[in-house]
Amino acid sequence: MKVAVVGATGLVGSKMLQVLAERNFPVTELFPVASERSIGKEVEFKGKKYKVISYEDAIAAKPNVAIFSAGGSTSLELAPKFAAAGITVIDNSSAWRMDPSKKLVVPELNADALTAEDKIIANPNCSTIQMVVALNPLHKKYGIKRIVVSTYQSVTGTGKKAVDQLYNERKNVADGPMAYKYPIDLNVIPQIDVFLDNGYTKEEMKMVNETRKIMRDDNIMVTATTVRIPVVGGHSESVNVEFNSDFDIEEVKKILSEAPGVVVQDDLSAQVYPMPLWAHEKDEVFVGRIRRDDTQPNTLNLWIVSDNLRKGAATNAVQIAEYLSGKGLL
Ligand code: A2P
Ligand code: 11C
Repeated sequence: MKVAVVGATGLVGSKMLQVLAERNFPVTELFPVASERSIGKEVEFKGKKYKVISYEDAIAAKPNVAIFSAGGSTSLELAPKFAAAGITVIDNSSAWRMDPSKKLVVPELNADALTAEDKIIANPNCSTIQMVVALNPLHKKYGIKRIVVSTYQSVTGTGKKAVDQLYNERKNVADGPMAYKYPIDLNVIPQIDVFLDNGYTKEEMKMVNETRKIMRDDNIMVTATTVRIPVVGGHSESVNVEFNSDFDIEEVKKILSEAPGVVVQDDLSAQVYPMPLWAHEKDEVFVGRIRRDDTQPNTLNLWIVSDNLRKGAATNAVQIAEYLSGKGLL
């Protein structure tokens, strides 16, 4: 497979290179692309250095697949150019996710809908991916009526500048560049992305709309509060979910433990539960604190953690590429 990675110098782009190498995706040629200012810079893949090239040169090289993580506006501009040249684009930005003509894919749930005609495929938002990977097997069994989710999101979701802000604050570096309006170390910021007219943030509405699209059910009610915390290893989520039918808690644990991509970490006697410290650099979604909400019928509480740069971004995108390649769709 000839593979282009657009945004190869970024936090997610470099994780994509790492995940492609780790999972031994059959890369025969690699074309790293970034903005004009990075052309000629080098990135590493499987111990070899590759020069960053322009998107024009990448299109001319006719890769089978281009995995994008270069921001929404770059994707809006460049993805159609790759697609027009017959190159399948897997895009990690929010640009195409809610476009009805584009598929929003989490392989464990809905890769089977992909065909060779899908030339731009959207990768969901990180906080949505980890939630639906854990909830979909339960949805199939009990039917989800309503989800109340609060997130505790890693600074890596914002990008390198935010990781630098956190460490600069920790090291007492004065006047370091700020990714957030406020300090993030020793703080919690109840705002991720911009506010919309309804008083929710864009991140919160992504969780509402993307969940419905991926689970193919517009009746699922979702309400979200998304929060940035001074952590780097992954996003955590407190999820309260009401089902249409009642469940047995042991059966819930069994379904989760058998669900693809899910690892149950739930041993109260040993104080074992998911944490970003353990999820960091792992590809799975970790679920724990599984317990009934006794205040209303058919309702469950869960704690869900995953590395947002991996399953929330790079790993999910590479899994889509693996699916397409395995089915001969590239
Ligand atoms: P560059 O390093 O040249 O700015 P992050 O999300 O970590 O900020 O990374 C964004 C990625 O998208 C970087 O690799 C960045 O390249 C790349 N990028 C930004 N604008 C463009 C563009 N117009 N064309 C191609 N890549 C872009
Ligand atoms: C965050 N979820 O943690 C965001 C980052 O739509 O892909 C990813 C934004 C997106 O800040």
